[in-house]
Amino acid sequence: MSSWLADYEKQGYYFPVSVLDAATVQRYRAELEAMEARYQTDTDLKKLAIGQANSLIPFVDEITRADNILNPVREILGPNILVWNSSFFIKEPHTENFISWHQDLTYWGLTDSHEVTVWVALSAATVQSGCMKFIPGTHTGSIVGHRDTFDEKNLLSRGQELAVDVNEEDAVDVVLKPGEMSLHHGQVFHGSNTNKSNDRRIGLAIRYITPDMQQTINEKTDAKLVSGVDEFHHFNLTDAPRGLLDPEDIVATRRDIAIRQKFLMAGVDQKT
Ligand SMILES: O=C(O)CCC(=O)C(=O)O
Repeated sequence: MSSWLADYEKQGYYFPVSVLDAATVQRYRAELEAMEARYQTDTDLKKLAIGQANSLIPFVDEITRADNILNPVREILGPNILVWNSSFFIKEPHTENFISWHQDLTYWGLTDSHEVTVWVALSAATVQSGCMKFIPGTHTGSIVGHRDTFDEKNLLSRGQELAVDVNEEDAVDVVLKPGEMSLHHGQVFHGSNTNKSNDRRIGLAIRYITPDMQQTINEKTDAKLVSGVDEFHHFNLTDAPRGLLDPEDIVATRRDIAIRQKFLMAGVDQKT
C-alpha cells in the first residue's frame, strides 16, 4: 500500500494533492463566475447549478473525469466509480457563512460508506478564508447523532451539526492552494469557519462512490459512471451535461433533486 493511502486510511483524509495548473484554475474560476453573473437574477437556477454542478456545468463534469483526480480515488475505491454529486461550496469575502461539524454520509440515504469526497480549491483555502477542518481518525467509528439548526448562515442543507462534543484543539486545517485538492472519508468529522479574507473561498466537492452502493429508499438517484463498469444498476446512469444549464438537463436534475429531498430532508417535517 502506498504511504499516502496508509495515511488516508488512518486519518480519514489526505491532502494536499496538486491537480490543476494555475492557468486551468483561472479558466475554471472565470467560467464559474461568468455563469454566476449570467444567472445572477435567477437565484433558483443558480442554486441548482451550484448544488448539482456536474449535471449542469460541462467544465465541472470534465474535472470529475480527470485522471489525476481519479487515480488516487481508484486507489481508495477500486476501478469502478460513479459520481453521485458534485457541488460548489462558496464563501464570499468577509461574510458569516460557515459549515458546522458534521459527517457527510449522515443524510445521503446510502447503504454503505464506499465513498470518498474530493474537494478541489479554485481559490486559496486558508485559515483566514475558512478552509475545511478535519478531526483525524473519526471515520473509523459510526455515524453519530446530528441535530438540525436551520441556521441561515450555515451552508449545510438543514444546518445539521454533530450532537457530540468536538475538541477544536484536535482539528487539522486543510490549507490548500488554488488547484490543490483534499480527499476525505464520508464519516470523518469536518466543518469550516467563516471567510475573513478579501477573496472568495471557492471549493468544488465531488462525491465518488462505488456502484454497489444503493439508496436506502426504493428509488434510484442519478449518477455518472466515470471509471470502469457498473454491474449493479442501482443508480440511473446519466451522461455528461449537454451544455451549460441545458433545458433538458435542468428538467432531469430537478426530477433527481425531488427524489434526493426524500432522504436529505427526512424527518424534518416532524421536527419543525
Ligand atoms: O467547503 C467546506 O468548507 C465544507 C465542505 C464539506 O463539508 C464537504 O465537502 O463535505
